[in-house]
Amino acid sequence: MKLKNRMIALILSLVMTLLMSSCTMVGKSPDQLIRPPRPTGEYAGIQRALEEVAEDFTLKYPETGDYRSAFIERDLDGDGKKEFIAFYVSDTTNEYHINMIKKEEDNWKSVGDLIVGADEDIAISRIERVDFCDLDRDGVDEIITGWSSVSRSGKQMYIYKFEDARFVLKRPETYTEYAVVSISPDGGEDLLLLHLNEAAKSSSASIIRLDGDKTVSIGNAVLDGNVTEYVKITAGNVAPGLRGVFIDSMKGSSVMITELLYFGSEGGLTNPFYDMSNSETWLTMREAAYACRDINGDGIIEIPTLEPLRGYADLPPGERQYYTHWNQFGAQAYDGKDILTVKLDVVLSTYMNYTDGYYFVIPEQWLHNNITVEADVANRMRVFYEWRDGKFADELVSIQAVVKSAAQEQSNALNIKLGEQLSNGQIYYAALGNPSNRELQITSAQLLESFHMLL
Ligand SMILES: [Ca+2]
Ligand SMILES: [Ca+2]
Repeated sequence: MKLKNRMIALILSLVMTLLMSSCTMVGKSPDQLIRPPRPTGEYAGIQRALEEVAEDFTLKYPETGDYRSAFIERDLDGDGKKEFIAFYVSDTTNEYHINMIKKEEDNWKSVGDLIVGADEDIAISRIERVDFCDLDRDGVDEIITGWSSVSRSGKQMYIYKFEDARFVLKRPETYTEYAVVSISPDGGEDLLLLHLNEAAKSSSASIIRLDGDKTVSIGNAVLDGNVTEYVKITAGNVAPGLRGVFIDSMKGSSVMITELLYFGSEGGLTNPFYDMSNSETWLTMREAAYACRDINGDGIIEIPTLEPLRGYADLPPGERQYYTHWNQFGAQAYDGKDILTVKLDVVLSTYMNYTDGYYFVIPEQWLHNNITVEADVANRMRVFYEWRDGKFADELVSIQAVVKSAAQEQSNALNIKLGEQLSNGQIYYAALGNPSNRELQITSAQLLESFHMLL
């Protein structure tokens, strides 16, 4: 389990960077409640305003998401100026508070303070996330807050709004994961809530808005209930003009699936990959935690599927080497309104090496031939071979990752420098083979075109 989480964390940290779409990472984060130095300047005034209404408190920071500072800036009453919200725990009562601080006549002042979870008698233990979204379409953002509680399983959500010069709780919800996404027909942002009940093997999604004091669902969909963890939520284009949400989930320790949600022309939320006859999603299933991304930079999200390279199909999944096929919906599957046929079209085939931080686009002339890869993980070396008569035959390309400090000692055997990661000092070298099957020979220009760093 730990290994799985580490693997997922590593892969996700690598795949994050090239994402062209808005994307929400989900999953565990380490506790990172670092006490800050006492603020200076404007922040000192904000903290003083808080100290005027709260005694003996500890500021708390959202643990994940886009907003993780002690004081979070946002226009929350629609006056065009920034207010601040802060979360803190009273050292005497251990209750979590949310507080809003506003500038009035040049002085910062606390204008709202609520105890989180008080209405439902829930003992909050951690603040997970904070997001903002105009859920009632009145032009002003609401505050979406996600919490953990020792007294309840699952996570608790409270939606707050600053209304009539008061800070009010609009609505409690429970969730397993959530994201603010823009997929509804009006183009605005909504709240996506995911619920997973592992015991009952049920999973569902709903798209939420606020109508007065009520939350209203503008779309619901059944998801695969056999998943064990939601890993990543990516909002982006499914096809030109069609927005969707891609949900990557684990099924046990090594199988990942992607489910897709979009609004069809009839207005309903659809999960086209979900196979109702089997109550599961199998079309996007792969035996490694490779997440969706816009791999080719065309603004459309691709879903990876895996195919064992020659010679690996009979080995256990952990020992296999794969082609990774990156899939989109084909244009013929989408008529501008609805997805007509549920199918995946490969737009790119790659060899992924997340560990060493790169991928290699399989050259066209290799795709229809027997090629394979030998992985020397310890030496961070991958060698592409022709696969002939059930054996590794002629070498096609070798790629090695080397740390910069060791690069000087690198033998000249791999004489083509493919790239260098400035962030971590990785250097990538390659050498071209000289295969007897000339069709498989690629040029150094092709080699350089095919190589892409992940960081
Ligand atoms: Ca609003
Ligand atoms: Ca793409």
